[in-house]
Amino acid sequence: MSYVTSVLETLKAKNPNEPEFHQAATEILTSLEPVVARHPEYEAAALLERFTEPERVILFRVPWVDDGGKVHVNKGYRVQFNSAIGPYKGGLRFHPSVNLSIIKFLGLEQILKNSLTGLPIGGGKGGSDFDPKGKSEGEIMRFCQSFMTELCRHIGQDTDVPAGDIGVGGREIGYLFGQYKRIRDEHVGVLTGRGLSYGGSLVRTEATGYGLVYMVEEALDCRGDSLAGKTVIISGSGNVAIYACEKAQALGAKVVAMYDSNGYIYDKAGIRLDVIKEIKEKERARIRVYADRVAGSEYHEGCSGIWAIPCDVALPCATQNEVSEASAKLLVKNGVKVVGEGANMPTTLEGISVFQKAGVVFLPAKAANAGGVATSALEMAQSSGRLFWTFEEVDRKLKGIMVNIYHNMDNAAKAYGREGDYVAGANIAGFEKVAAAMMAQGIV
Ligand code: NDP
Ligand code: 2IT
Repeated sequence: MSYVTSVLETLKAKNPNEPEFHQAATEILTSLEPVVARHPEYEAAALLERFTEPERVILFRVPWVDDGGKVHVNKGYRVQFNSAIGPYKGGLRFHPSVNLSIIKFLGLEQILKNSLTGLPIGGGKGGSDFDPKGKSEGEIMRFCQSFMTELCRHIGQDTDVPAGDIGVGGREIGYLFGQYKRIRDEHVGVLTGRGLSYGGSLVRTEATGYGLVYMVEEALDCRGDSLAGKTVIISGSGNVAIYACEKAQALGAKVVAMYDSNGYIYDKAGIRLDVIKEIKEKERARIRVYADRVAGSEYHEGCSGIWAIPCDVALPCATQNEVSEASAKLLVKNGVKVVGEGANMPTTLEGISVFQKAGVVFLPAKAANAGGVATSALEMAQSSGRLFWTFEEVDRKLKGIMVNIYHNMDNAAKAYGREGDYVAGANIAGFEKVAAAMMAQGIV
């Protein structure tokens, strides 16, 4: 049995009932086979066993009181996965589906994503099974305060720097930061995605979506093509989806469909992003109202139908495993050329294989959505330097980072005889730096 196979089998046996964690570990470790074959010293140092075991897992109780006086208890998580190349860094997700398996898969992905940015950030992730939908402002604030009352003792600007993810945006970061500062009495860059009036960075809001589209454009450019005139579908209608849509449209693409967890809209004339922003950013309403406001558009109940819409470029930007094998086959049948993952692990292992066998340019999440965390690292740099860069300066750095990641993963794939396999390329390029840092730091 190979070293990789034996590590994976042990991981599954020691961490039962964690299917998402098994899925991410399988994808990553399988593509590292040729790397460990070149480095027998890794096995002797139990490098993969240490790489897949979080340095620390924090589980805590989050009690809060709703507007009616009823007491609720949620679970809080922070997985501090790997600090070899920098302080733990990664988002917080508030969604009823959150469990340890999901936070661990996200944390494992984050280690390699953060390494790919070229910036000094380790990997972590956290969150809660709290459901923000339908909660009042006061309930959201009290929940965030209770969550931070415990979390604040485990994080710090040089230790662990959380940020947003599903269900955690600018509003929640504000409440979390306010409570951290109140308890610890430190106005520091302990969270990223902060508002511009209290230490945030320009472009952080747009960064994940813009970064995704910068990478798609670079991949097309390297093939003598561009986004101009392309038909695009984007799943989700949250932070990542909205700014992916904005940049794709700015580069001349036509975005024809988006969704939320209830259903999708199809607008063959091209999505009106001002209407989406009004519905999602201002009103926090359901996407179905788009069809009431924009003549000629359609709303369809349920999500998976979106993948049956013919497109040149598909950008899954909602959640894990939203693109199944069957959806991937439909996209291929309808002629998709590029798939760029804005969400984390949105494509199943079977779906990835469908895209790769069909010769679709498949840009995996840990590379394609790294623009968000990269800009978080730029926010950390500005915080510690007491600086504030212009929009143009941050945007230029973000674009440079995305182009660089694309070429690093492309080169890594070529170096291991896997040209065009960006799943392998991203895993290998991300892992090489983390592995070198772990080997240099001894058995820790
Ligand atoms: P938001 O909370 O802003 O938006 C999430 C969107 O996805 C919403 O439209 C939501 O619909 C939809 N969604 C969530 N869960 C499901 C589900 N189970 N089924 C169908 N739709 C769903 O989150 P973000 O835009 O920040 O995050 C989206 C993805 O991007 C996540 O995978 C996240 O991990 C990843 N990501 C985010 C980064 C960031 O900087 N924010 C950085 C890198 C990756 P509804 O409102 O109905 O729930
Ligand atoms: O998945 C991710 O990379 C994020 N949610 C962003 C993390 C961050 O620290 O900005």
